[in-house]
Amino acid sequence: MVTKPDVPADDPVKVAEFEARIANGESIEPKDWMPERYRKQLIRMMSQHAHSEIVGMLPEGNWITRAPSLRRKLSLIAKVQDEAGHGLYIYCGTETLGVDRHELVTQLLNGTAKYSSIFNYPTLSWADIGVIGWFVDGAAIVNQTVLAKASYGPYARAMIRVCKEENFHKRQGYEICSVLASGTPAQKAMVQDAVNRWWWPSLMMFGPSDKDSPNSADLLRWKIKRFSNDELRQRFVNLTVPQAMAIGLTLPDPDLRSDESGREWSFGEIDWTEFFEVVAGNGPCNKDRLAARNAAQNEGAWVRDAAEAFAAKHRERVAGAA
Ligand code: FAQ
Repeated sequence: MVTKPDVPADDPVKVAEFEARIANGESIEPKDWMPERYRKQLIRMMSQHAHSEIVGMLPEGNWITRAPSLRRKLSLIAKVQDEAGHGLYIYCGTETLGVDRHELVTQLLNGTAKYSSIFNYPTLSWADIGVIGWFVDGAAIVNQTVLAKASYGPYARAMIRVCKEENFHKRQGYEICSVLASGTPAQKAMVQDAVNRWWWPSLMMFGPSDKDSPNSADLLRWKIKRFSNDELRQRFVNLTVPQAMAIGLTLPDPDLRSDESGREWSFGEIDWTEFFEVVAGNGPCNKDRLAARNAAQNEGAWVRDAAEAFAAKHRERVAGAA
């Protein structure tokens, strides 16, 4: 793994004490001393995570008006609302590191912040909503269950609640897929097509392979991450292949093979050129996603203005009464 030495060195004695706490399994809390690089890595990772939850509402939100029944509509609305809550919750967690949420949101809106590559793909059919729940929330659970043991307390605690909700989302998505997979030939074809389109981008969610992951060395040393990108990707593949088989769907990889135990699946080469293109802003929907977030920001200006005017009046009243 390569590292990025772009933050000034901290007092070595304090660093040694800090690392002893980490080695001891202690939780680091907002007011505790921490190396500047630890703080910066957390702000980077947590803000990207929060942005992902917020942008992640868009592909699914696109299907709320077209969900095929009232039951499906209600559960999709609830899911999208949950993702908004996760985003706000993680922005709060990031603020405990001394950064202003407005600064982070501005970076998202002006295109200088990253968010998960997966949300730059289009949702073409109802089956995509099932597959997002199954694959995307499924991948998020594999990643975030481990983050629930991260060394930074506010992030770890946020992940406990987030994972509980993601579990509902995954079950809901898998149920949509299983119903379609046992439906008419057209429904089965629709869900198979969605699986074919989302499989590889879902594997990319776990980030670049370990040898190309510049942040992993820091994150693993400080127990923010507990497993590498490739280890978690493998875990996701091992969990998901049997789930696909159970509902009669195939995964679009001719190189998928299990070992003798039947539990460990090797898989084909990921198209890393596609991944890096999407991360660089050139995926199928990057421009649409940023345009949608900017439109929401602009359309909400009157609400912020009204809240600000109300707060100013309240301050005046309080000052007048004093
Ligand atoms: N997309 O050195 P690494 C969800 C960037 S939430 C875009 O390996 P790291 C819920 C990375 O930032 C999904 N960029 O980085 C939901 C870095 O760039 P930088 C989000 C990516 O941090 C479900 C560079 O590449 N989950 O799905 C991606 O060690 C349904 C080098 O990478 C989280 O954020 C990517 N896929 O590992 C919502 C979980 N991968 O900053 C709605 C927390 C890497 O140096 C609907 N985050 N990059 O310029 C993590 O676990 C880690 O940050 C990783 C990346 C694993 C994502």
